[in-house]
Amino acid sequence: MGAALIPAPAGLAPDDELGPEGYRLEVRDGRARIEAGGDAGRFYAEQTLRALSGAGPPPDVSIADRPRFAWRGAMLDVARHFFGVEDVRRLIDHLAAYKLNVLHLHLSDDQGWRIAIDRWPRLAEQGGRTAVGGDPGGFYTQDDYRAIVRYAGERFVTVVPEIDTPGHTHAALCAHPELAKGRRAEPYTGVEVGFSSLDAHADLTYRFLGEVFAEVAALTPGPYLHIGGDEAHSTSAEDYLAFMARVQPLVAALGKTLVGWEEIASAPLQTGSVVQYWNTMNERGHDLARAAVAQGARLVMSPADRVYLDMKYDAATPLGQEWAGHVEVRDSYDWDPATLVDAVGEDAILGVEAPLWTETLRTFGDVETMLFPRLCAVAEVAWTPQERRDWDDFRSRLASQAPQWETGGVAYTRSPQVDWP
Ligand code: TNX
Repeated sequence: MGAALIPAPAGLAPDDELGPEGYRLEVRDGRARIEAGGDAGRFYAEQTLRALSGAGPPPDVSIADRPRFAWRGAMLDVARHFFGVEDVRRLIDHLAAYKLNVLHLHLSDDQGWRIAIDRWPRLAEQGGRTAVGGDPGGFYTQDDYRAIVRYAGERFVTVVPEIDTPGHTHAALCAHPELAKGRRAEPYTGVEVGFSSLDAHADLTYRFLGEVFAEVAALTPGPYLHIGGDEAHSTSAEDYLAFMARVQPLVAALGKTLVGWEEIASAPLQTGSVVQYWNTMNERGHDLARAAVAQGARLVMSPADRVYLDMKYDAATPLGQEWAGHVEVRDSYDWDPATLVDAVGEDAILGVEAPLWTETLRTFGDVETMLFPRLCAVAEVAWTPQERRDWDDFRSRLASQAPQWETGGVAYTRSPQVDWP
């Protein structure tokens, strides 16, 4: 079992199950033979072969590989700054190259609404105009979003759409003041969080969300719908519970599995929900992760001090934030999802995801400097069994990625932790 980077160490015994994403790859004298448990496994074998080949013919190898976790993701915040279809395609290419299989799109926030909703057209028309710092906004038409989903699907990447609720909703409240009891507000282009809330007691809130979710769900072939739920500092604890009780059936009625940030675990959850752990600043995150597991939810691990790729690498990193500390390559690599939170073991963990918030990131080049090389570390955390992971081995394989980034025009950060060629 595996590695997302080359050369993938052979780990599976000959009679181990490959599973739907596993593969065997034999190369002898430049000729490759692939055996796979399914189409995804075949695709991953091809990615490994491509990585092995580099400029010349592939070396002789014998690889048996299978991912540790089912959810191996990255999130792009297209709300604080907007990134168009071409950028998202390029991101999907990066995910596929490192055998990641989830693209979480943070489609709405206080600063912008990024997907056209036919029944609520002002969301995108007005709410799509703004971005942090007065930068240009934008939004995906439904055809754009379909194109993203299709491109992702061809690369075995599941798109997880997030409509953040009940907080992080200023752009929606501005575009449709009826959601805010008629109160009109100015668009927001700052970077504060926690000041907006949907009305947890208004029937209109749930008609709105039911209709928005229905359109998003219909456009999304994957099983998940992410409702956010984070940092609802302007929603009282009581209102938050009322909101969660009414919003969950809307998602269930669409046949989707609900995903939310860890805060949703403060409410009773429908079984089978997915909870995304993130807060490493205090014990609250751990408590919420345990509360999620106690309710039978599965966890996606996104510890901010490990995999928040909007954090600066070190004090010299020109972009990014620092509230969770600096996140160097080794921080992203050297941790075990299954021992991070007491009483939250391997069985409770669906996978790992690296969020990329974009308050400070304006271009796709900016995005890439934060992704690379840390995304590769995240890919190995998600793919490779703990006992086969080794920082020294990883950092030398990581160095060998640089030439292909240079050739492909991929921006990356030359972390001093790696001996770059
Ligand atoms: C926290 S962590 C947020 C986002 C910000 C991010 C900036 C979480 C679920 N929410 O709203 O963009 O910090 O690092």
